[in-house]
Amino acid sequence: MQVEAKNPADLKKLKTELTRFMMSYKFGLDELNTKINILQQEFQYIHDYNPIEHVKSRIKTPESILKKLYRKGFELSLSSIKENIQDIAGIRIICSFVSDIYKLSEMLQSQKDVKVLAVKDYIKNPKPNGYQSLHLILQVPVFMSDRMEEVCVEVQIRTIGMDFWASLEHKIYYKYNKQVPEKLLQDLKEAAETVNQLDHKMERINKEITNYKSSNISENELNEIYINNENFYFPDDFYHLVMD
Ligand code: 0O2
Repeated sequence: MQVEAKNPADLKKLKTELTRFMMSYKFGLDELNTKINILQQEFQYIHDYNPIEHVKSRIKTPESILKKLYRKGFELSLSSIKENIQDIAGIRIICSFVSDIYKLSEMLQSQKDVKVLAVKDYIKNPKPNGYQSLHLILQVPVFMSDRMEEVCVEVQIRTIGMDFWASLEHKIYYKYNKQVPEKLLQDLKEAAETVNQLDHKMERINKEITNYKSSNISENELNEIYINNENFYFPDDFYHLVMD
């Protein structure tokens, strides 16, 4: 192996370079996770509900990065990886309702320091196998000690149902070594349609509950705001300040 021929100082330099390379993706993830967290908390306080069920993030393993590079026939270099592999940093956001997916996506896309490189809407246009999800390829600036780097992050946003479907499909795909029997493929497609119908039904029910809640707000609720684990009481005069 070529690496074995290098002297310790060169090896150390190589390791530092690889560490910096992978760290930049970790920082990209951190930055987007902070943005998502702020949106989630703001949503909770302002609209009194949480649109996000949970968030998962991961960094692609070097082995998987290489496999993708070979599979797609890209040049084998760090700059080629940076340019061509856009899902080294990945975040999956699981939302309660389809409308939340689009709200969240818009809020992320409209942030000034976020550059949108691609949007793939597999909800409006599901994949032929039934896969549904909204994919965004976003680029965020990461400021380090001696430089700034633009880092790509793939954000997948979907409902609980879509996520349930995708993880089962993924398992089946690998269980059958990518040769899934036709009957199972058909069943999966029907299951995707069922997920779609359920998502729409849950959305309708949720709208009714929201309408009911907003027409039944009490005065007590108006005077109190709960932030950072503390209850803030607002005297009437404070309300006048805002209204005047
Ligand atoms: P992993 O291990 O999840 O990261 P790309 O190959 O990314 O350059 P592509 O395939 O057009 O180009 O990207 P796309 O369609 O946005 O898909 C990227 C990711 O979406 C995949 O990552 C999967 O995570 C997910 N995905 C896409 N299609 C399907 C599907 O049919 N079923 C399931 N379960 N997941 C899907 P990777 O790189 O394949 O793997």
